[in-house]
Amino acid sequence: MDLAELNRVATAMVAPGKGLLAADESGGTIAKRFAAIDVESTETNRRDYRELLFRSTKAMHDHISGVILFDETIRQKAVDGTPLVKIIEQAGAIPGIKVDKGAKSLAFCPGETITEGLDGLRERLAEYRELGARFCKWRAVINIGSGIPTYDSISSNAHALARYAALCQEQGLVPIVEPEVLMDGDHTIDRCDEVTELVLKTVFQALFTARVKLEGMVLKPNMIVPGAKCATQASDEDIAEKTIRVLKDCVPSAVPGIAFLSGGQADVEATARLDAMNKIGGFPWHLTFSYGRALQHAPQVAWSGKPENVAAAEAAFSHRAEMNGLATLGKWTPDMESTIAQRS
Ligand code: 5MM
Repeated sequence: MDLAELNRVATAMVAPGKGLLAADESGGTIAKRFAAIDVESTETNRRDYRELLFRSTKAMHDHISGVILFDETIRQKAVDGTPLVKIIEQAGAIPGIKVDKGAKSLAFCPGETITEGLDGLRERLAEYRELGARFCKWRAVINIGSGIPTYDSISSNAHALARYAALCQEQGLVPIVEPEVLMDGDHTIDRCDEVTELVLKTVFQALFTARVKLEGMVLKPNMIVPGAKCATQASDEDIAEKTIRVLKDCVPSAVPGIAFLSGGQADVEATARLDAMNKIGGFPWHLTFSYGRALQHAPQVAWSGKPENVAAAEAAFSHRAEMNGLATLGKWTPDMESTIAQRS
């Protein structure tokens, strides 16, 4: 393991003004996203859609530091035969890969999951490195509800994340460590705060035990938000302040950067909250985005599976990427949503 190289890649992933595109939807998830825009989830349609994103020169070159791919995509070629990984590299972005095999029911813990995929992981990582990946992602899912999360779910998922992260570093790949506390449900922002703090502390304890080098990883957490069905919602400033407080309490300063997931927040909300955190400042890590839905919803709707809509979809993607790039610098304002869109 070359720690200096891992740190170089991790630092590039969270470079100021840039962030990550999470395009690693598994088969079921991409089918759901395509169904919403009335597009059939065939291998060709998935390729055409993702090629469109990766060829969006302005977004990719100026605002996207890296792309998280799914197994199918890292092996796919564009219409002209160029591997999609090459297109990402030519845009100056780093290819990455989701390596978990999904969240499965956790025995004796109804309503909770454990993320699987450790068996054979060392060999799969070596292959992904050959295919061009320089970083990986593993997502653990923590549910809030009546009597949950249990400590079994938190500690089992933390343990799996740590074993995954250690294997990645051993193979020369930067691990994105993603413990996602879901925003599904009617819980308050304080409950999300309390659960996220326990989850992050447990994850960092497990990473320490597994001898993971913090300088060579990126954390991908949720923001501290109320449940989507909670009667009392919170301001962007409140969310930003609470999220920074929890992160300062839990995340050592050796971690180069934190790239948030959007988790079901509306796209402009996810931008506004990232911007609010960066306006507060005063923390040791770079705070950026690793958004799936919040970057892709607009281009998906604009594209809707029609070749004649490719330019509009590229423009929609570039706009969201630019808005989030500005948010990583604390330089976004709501009026830019319309003024910059018109300019483009
Ligand atoms: C892109 O979405 C990923 C999808 O994963 P599955 O198909 O395995 O469920 C997901 O892991 C994603 O990377 C993160 O949750 C961030 O995406 P959002 O949409 O929450 O920003």
